[in-house]
Amino acid sequence: MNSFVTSRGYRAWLPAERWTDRRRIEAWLPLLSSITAGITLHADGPGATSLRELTDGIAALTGLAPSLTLKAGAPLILLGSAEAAQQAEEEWKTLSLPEEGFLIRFGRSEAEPWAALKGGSDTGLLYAVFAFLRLLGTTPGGPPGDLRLEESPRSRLRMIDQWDNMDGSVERGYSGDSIFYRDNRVLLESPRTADYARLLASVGINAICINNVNVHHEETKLVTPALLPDVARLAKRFGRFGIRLFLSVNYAAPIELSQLDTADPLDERVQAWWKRTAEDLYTAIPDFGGFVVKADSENRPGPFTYGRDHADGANLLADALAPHGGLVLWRCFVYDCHQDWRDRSTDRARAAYDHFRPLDGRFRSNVVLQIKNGPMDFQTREPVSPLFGAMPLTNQMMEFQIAQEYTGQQRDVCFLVPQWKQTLDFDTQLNGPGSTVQKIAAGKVYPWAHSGVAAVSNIGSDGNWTGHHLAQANLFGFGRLAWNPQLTADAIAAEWSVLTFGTEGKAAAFVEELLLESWPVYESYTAPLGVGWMVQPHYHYAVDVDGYEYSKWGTYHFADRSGIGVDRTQATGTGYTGQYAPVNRDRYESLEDCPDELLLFFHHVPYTHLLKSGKTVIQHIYDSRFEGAARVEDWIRRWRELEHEVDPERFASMLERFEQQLENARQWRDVVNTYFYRKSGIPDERGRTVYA
Ligand code: GCV
Repeated sequence: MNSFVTSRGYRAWLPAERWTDRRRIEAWLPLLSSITAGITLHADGPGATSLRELTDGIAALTGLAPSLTLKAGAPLILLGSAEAAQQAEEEWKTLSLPEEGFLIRFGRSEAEPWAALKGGSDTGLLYAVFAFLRLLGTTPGGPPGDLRLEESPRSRLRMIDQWDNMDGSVERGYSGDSIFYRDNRVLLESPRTADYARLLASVGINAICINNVNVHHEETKLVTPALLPDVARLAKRFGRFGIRLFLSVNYAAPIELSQLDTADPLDERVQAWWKRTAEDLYTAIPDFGGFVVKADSENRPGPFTYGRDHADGANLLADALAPHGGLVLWRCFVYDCHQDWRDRSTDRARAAYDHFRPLDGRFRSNVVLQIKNGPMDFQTREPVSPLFGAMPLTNQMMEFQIAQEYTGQQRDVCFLVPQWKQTLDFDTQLNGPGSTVQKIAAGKVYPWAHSGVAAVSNIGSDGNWTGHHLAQANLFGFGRLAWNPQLTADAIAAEWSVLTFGTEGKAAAFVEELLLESWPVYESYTAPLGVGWMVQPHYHYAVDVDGYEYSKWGTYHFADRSGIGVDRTQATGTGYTGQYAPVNRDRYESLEDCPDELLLFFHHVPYTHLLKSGKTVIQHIYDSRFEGAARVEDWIRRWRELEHEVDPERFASMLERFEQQLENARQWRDVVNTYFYRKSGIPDERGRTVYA
């Protein structure tokens, strides 16, 4: 057996270990000893997967092997007392559920428990099974007496983007190598892609793009007949779990892969090339999802070379995919990455809006603009991108990053669900009050044909998938939020902690608490008050306050001896605030109303500026850096107390990561504090050690 399969954490939040409490197993026994299933028994379909996942999950937790009866009929699974469950089936004959939706009912008939699971489709049934297993894992006693759980996903597209390269590396990967590729080959023999598909489906993900948006030479060939059979096998593996496969494509592919000397979107030969490519793709993979495209961004090729714009570029690909039902997910991460730091008139934060907003109405109906959650680049704290919701006539989806590129790189704990929640709950006001990001992403604010959320994955070949065991919570949390953005961060943290660390013992409660405070703690020892960056260039983990200050990347904090921050106001700055709807624009424009946590993103202020907390900016910098590092010290002390509550492997691995985090936090604390003391000459009013 491969060593990763036995490593702690490989099953992540899925049923892994037998319950030690016999009474708990006995309480579930009457329900779990017999299953009647109505599914499409197509070996490659999610129906067969549902049944297998259910029986495997039950076996893992309880050791029971239920008797199985198969019957014709709707996607349905009945457990326990047969007659009672059949009654539910009878009641449900006329019930119609959304395709990916499900209904679960628990009941009792003369003290005999029963449960019935119905899906809007086989995929819906698969989601019901995973919801059932979550319930099993989080309920300490026996089956609930009476429960009705009806769910369907809010967003149509719930997607994961792999930044994997065919040489086996992962761009911004912090947990080993790629599980998809090695030595420029697709890894077909490894079980990991199927196990990954299971993890993703268990939280409702229904789409995956399997290669990096930076498409290099080898990956450009993924769309060619030579590699399509391999891609098709992966597509089948994911298809069993209801997940559609996408590829990132190279905009210059017609030049790199054929005799053409142009990739001009208006050139008929280029159009014919993409049409043929799409035909080949759909012959190999009939349910292929479509293309993800990074064009004219960070030196990638795109339509600008030919004097065309992003709508011309995206429509070229959209027209090729349209006859097959494919989508183009066109990224809006477009900005000048060769900026002169001396130039104060260009503001990177403005770029996506300035490029794309004027193109509203020009994109085909199968193009979806994929927009990063903030205007810069996955920083610890950013305002919501003003482009999201600002193009009523153009499909959009939001892009998050689960990989912790700027948020601790899976060495430091940073549970990002609270950050994503803030973004999803943000009221853009763009179509009147209540135009929240989550409603826009769910397609409820504009009548878009397609919308949703995507996120950059954080997994790799490490035995526990994510390097830090606690980084799994981000993958889990993204899926749960994509499914239902109304879930609270607390509920998600609690659910993941119990599923992963069990209902018995004290570990789950501690982990839940730690997760929930980890983003504020990470923020408190790194770049202050929304200013961002201050990381080592390219690498993006450790502190380097001026690392990006005199660079070409458009990422400046403008600290001088009297103050810090970027003036993005309309009155005196770059005018970025004007990209928001009036209510938000006015809040960010005003020094009094701008929230403290984003102050330096929007304003340049003196170190003596008084925050709403009553502290000066400089004192806030000192206090929060000391507090952040002290919190991490405290986590270590508390984790040590739990040594006998968790298995030795996870205990030691997490302790090691916490210790690295402490070292990192201390370094950030001392460098940032020293830097600002030297700039401002203002001492810490509490007289703590700052290195003059
Ligand atoms: C895949 C940031 C990252 C890059 C990434 C890029 C993107 O700049 O540092 O590694 O490239 O975002 O999202 O395209």
